[in-house]
Amino acid sequence: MNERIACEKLRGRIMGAADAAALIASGTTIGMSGFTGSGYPKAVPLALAARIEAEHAAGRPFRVRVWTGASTGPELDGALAKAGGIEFRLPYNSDPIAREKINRGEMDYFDMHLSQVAPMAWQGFLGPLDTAVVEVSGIRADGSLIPSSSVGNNKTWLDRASKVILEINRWQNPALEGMHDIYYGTALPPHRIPIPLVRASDRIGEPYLRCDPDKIVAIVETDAPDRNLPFAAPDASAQAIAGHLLEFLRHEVAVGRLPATLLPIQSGVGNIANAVLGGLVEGPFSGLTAYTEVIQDGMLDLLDAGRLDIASATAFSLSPEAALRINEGMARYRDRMILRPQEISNHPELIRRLGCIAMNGLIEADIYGNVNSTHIMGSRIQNGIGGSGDFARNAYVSIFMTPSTARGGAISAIVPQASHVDHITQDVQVIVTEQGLADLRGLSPKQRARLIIEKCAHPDYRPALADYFARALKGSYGLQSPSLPGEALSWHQRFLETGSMLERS
Ligand code: 0RQ
Repeated sequence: MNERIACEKLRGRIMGAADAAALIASGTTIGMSGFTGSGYPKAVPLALAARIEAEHAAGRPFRVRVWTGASTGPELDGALAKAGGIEFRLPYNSDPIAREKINRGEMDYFDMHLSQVAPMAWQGFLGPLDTAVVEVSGIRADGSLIPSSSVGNNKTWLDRASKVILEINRWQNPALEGMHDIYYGTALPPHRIPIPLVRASDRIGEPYLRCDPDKIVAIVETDAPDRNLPFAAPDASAQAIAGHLLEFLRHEVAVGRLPATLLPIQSGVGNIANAVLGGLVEGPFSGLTAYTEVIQDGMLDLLDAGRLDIASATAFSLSPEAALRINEGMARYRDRMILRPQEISNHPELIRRLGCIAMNGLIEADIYGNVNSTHIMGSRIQNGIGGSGDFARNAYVSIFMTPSTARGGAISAIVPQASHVDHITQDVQVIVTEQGLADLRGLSPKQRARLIIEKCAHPDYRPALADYFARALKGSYGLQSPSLPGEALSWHQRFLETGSMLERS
């Protein structure tokens, strides 16, 4: 393992995970590495969870505040949440145990735009950062760090934290070295300057993370895989959505609104996003680029098929099989992938300049195209807004996709009024379901409503939506965005009372 720690003077700080976890005090804030199941620390959080359980068993309260890049793995969020050890969490979570704690009111959660985490940490009002716990794949002789399979907010955590604990994970392929591009040119106003990135393939920083060696209090050696869930094989619904989307992209190229190589693709998380990437493998496009947040299985397929020239992101989000595939062929992929800090991968200035094609999932959309990405029935958090807002507002074209129903048809994804809004109508230009695609660009609210009901709603719900809209046109206080406030959320209420949004006859 020592070959992974080329800096002689740091070798003396190697210790076990329990000893490292003992350096973390209750009530403090920890900045952890990790982004969608990649590059998160795997030993220290587990040891910390064991320590918290022991403290609780002895009747002593022990909780910490946890900041990360985005979601992590069960050894981090799952273990710490299970131990009842997280008091506050930001900026994104998809762990089921942590989700349950948040929804039971036992954990505070600040759900934020991923591009804003680092600038907000620098602005200072998130409070001080006591400890950074960061997985890396090696330490160079000069003390600089070779990043791991995600970059996330690591640069900021290493800069801001008073002390640093590193995990050196031997599982990570040494050929990762050179893939990263860490940009150190960001600053707070009034000192901000333009970020010099004009193509997805541009490298504007350095391949290594800087870290003051005097802040490093512990180095823990690990040999553990990143953990992500496997993707489901695309079902008929996902394939239909991918089909509508490819047809739309073909049409945009044909009418000259997109170049034949498209514009840089951003693809959200989940099975549908992955199915769309699978569709692009078959489709007519090549010379593609991706400027996105995560590199998922479908991106590897596009690279292997010679369709995609470059994928720029902040992390891998791969199924276990694809993680093995990339780990084995890392040297082959390295020149066509760039991992950057998330404040750069998700930067509004860059997304707007590059003209990204944003494709994200949703929980529900209303007939005017307001999108709820986060809260089931308006109050129960699913994951968080993640990077979807960074991309949706600034994209060249902002696309949202979903099956038209959820829970076996008991819920319509198209509703009279969204029970919570993450993306306002101005940030939602295209909605796609397996039923069809609604191109909402340039349309007024009433035109949008007619199109969404006709193209996107499931036939079981279409008549009731059309009926609501017709009555709203007669009974609404104003006719710009007709609504019947007393009735608008009755579908959600019906679901909560009967378990289905379908009207019983
Ligand atoms: O619940 O698991 O309890 O059955 O919501 O739904 O169908 O698995 O959806 O994986 O495509 O995710 C919006 C959550 C969609 C995702 C969301 C229930 C459904 C299920 C999940 P169960 P599916 P997907 C950049 C982009 C925000 C972050 C983002 C997301 C669960 O896309 O988190 O975009 N987006 N990041 O049953 C009630 C409805 C429902 C519903 C689904 N209408 N009403 N429940 N569900 N629709 C990447 C990053 O930021 C990292």
